[in-house]
Amino acid sequence: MEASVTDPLDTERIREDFPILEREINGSQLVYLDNAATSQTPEQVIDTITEYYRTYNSNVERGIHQLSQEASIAYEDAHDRVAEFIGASDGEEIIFTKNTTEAVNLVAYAWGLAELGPGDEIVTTEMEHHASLVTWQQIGKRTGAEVKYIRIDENGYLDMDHARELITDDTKMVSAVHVSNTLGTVTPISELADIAHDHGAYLFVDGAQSAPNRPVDVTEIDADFFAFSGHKMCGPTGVGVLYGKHAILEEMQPYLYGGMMIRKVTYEDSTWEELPLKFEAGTPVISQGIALAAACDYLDEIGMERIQRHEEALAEYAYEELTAADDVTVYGPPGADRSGLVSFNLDSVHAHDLSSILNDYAVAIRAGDHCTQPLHDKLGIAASARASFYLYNTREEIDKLIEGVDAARSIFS
Ligand code: C6P
Repeated sequence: MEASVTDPLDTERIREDFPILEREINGSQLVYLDNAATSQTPEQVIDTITEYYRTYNSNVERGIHQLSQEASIAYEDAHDRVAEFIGASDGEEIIFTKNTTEAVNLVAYAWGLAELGPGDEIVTTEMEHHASLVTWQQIGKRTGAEVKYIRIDENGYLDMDHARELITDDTKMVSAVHVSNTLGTVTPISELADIAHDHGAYLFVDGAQSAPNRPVDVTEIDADFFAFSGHKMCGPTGVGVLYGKHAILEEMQPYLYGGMMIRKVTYEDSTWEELPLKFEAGTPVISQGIALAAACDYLDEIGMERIQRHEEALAEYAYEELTAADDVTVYGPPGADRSGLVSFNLDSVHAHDLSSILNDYAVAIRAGDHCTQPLHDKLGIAASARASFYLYNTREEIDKLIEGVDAARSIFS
């Protein structure tokens, strides 16, 4: 019988799919709470990669032989599968990149350099990851377009009144993170799409922290571009996705040249292949793309709504447990209204020391600025500790995190 969206996840069963979770670190079983950086990979995805290399490894779209044909079909199908996963029309709207970072750079270089100039504005938010913040900042410097930042309020929410103030007819691009990798804030993305479109601007959504853990429908959101990474959603490293609306991608010129993106070349000029090949220069990410499709199958089989509920419940529990102590500061919205991660500081202990002590307890978290330095500056801190959860994590693992935090407190007091 198929599980309903309200059925809790059977984490015990799910954990059997992830061999790495059996590992011991310093004599204790690994507690992996660094999923916002990179998630772990289930057997089903590992098997897909192994099968590719064992049975049909070949270059794509350029061989007549059997292996190349098999690889080409699997690679094309992978685009269609990813399109289905995020509600795109078809595989032509799905460009495989190396990661989210490359996806935003693709839009910034291919669209931004051609379309932006002095007097134009790019509106983004104060909680962007460097991948988009720095990219738009640099494109702004090169084109003369001004970059403006929508404020985050004291509770970690995007100030939508400020968004309405900043987005004007001069705005050509609104670029927003869907889920903040530092605050866990969920951006009201459809509202932002409406505001952007009312002023004739495009909306670029950084979905690196949303595609892995909640149902995403780019058509319903009405995003013009949407980017995410395979390695944060049970897929392999080395593959990311840029979704773009068909008509916009058609208009854009390529950003990298060579390989199967080319249709005809003379010494004088060249023409380009159809989408998505036009933006996938050189030998593409073949095994990774195929494995990403397997990750989509894996996640959909469990159910994205169930994964979202599971993660949010864990984040709420972690928030409550951490804030029960007076010397812990948690950043971002309340526990009941955030995605599955918690960034925090313990008064007496630097985040790096905390992470190091937690490692002694086999608890893996991230410490640092999480590639959001301006946001950390705004919060008045240099670094924070971050625990981030996924479908295989349990409340017991959060209890181990809290035990480690308690141990760090006593060591440093
Ligand atoms: N954040 C984290 O630990 P790449 O590295 O290209 O796959 O993803 C970049 C990226 C873009 N946007 C957001 C919101 C992200 O969280 C990330 C990656 C990791 O938070 C590594 S810094």
